[in-house]
Amino acid sequence: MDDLRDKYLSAIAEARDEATLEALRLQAVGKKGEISLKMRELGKMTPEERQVAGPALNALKGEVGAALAAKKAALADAALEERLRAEWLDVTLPARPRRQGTIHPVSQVTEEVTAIFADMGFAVAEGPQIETDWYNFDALNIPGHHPARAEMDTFYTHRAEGDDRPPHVLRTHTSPVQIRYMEQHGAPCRIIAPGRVYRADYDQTHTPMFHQVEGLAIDRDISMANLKWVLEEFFSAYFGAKVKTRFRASHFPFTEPSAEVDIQCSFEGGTVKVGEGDDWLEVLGSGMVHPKVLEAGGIDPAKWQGFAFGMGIDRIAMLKYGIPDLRAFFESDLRWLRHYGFAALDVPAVHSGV
Ligand code: 2NM
Repeated sequence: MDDLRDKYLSAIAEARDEATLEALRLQAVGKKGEISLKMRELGKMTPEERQVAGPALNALKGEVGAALAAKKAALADAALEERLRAEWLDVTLPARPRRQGTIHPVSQVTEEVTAIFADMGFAVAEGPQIETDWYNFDALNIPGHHPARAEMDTFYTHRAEGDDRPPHVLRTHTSPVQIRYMEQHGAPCRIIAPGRVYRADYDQTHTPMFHQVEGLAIDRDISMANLKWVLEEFFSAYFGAKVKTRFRASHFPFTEPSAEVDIQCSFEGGTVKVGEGDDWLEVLGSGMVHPKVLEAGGIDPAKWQGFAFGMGIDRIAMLKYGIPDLRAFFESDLRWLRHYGFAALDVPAVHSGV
C-alpha cells in the first residue's frame, strides 16, 4: 500500500500536463486501475483482513484523488499565468495611422460658388450628363445645321443599326439643365447649374471633361444692369477683393444681346492677380436669354425676360488657387491632391476667406 502511495504521489507531482495526469488517474483509480483492482480483492478477504485493508484502500484512493485534483488545478493556474504573460497587450497605444483624403479643388470651388450665389437667392439645379440633342442644342436655338454644333466638338452616343433617331450627346454645357428647370418651374426663377460638361478637345488648356457653372435669372424686368451687379458681387466675394468687370459685345445663339465678360487683373512676373491692375482676363459668357430659348422652356417671352451666364469652374479654381496646369486636375495624382486639396472641415462660406 505504501509502495502504491509513493509511486502515484510522486508520479502526480512530476506530471507536466493534463494528459499525463489523466493517464495516471486511469492507471490508479480507473475501472481497471491498480487501486480499483485492489479494492475488488476485498471480497475475497476474511472479515478481519477486510476491516484493515478496506479503510486503508479508501484512504489511499482519497489521497490519490485529492493529489490529482490539486495537481490539475495547479496546471490550470500555470497555463493561465502563461497566457496572461504571453498575450499581454497595451490598450492605451495609439491606433494605426490612416491617411485622410482631401477635397478636390473643383469640389471646393463648386461649393464656394454655390454659397455665394445662394446668398443672392439663387437655387441650385442639376440634370443628366447624357442629353437629347433637343435639350443640348435645339432648345438653345442651335439648329441642326448651325456651326456651333460642329464647333462644340460634341461626343455622340452610339445607336443600334437601323435606329434612325438622333443620338444622345454628352452635354456640352449645363444649359440643358436650365431648359428643364424652366419647363418644370416656370417663371420667375433664379438658379445656377454647376456640373460636368464634355467636349472632344484635349490640349494644354482643354480637357474632354470639365466643369461649368451657368446662371439664369428670369423675371418681368430683369436687365443687363442686374447681370453686371450680380457678376461683380460674385467675383468680389469669390476673389475676396473688389473686382471690376468689362463687358464686350459678343455672340451666342442662346442670348441676345450677348456679352463676354472680363475681370480686372494684373500680370506681374508671370503671375496673374485678380482685382488689381489695368489688364483684363476673359472668364465668362453672358447675355439676355433669347426669346426662342424662353419659348423652348415654356416661358412666354412677351411677359418675361432674363439674363444668363456661363463660366468654367476649373478655370476660376486655377486663378484663385494659383494652379498652373489644367490637366493635373483630372490625373488623380495623390501628391497633387495632397498639395492642392482642401481639409474636409474647410467649409466654404460667403465670407469665410477660403
Ligand atoms: C454662356 C453664355 C451665355 C446660358 C444660357 C442659358 C439658358 F439656358 F438659360 F439659355 N444658360 N446659360 C449662357 C449664356 C451660357 O456660357 C458661356
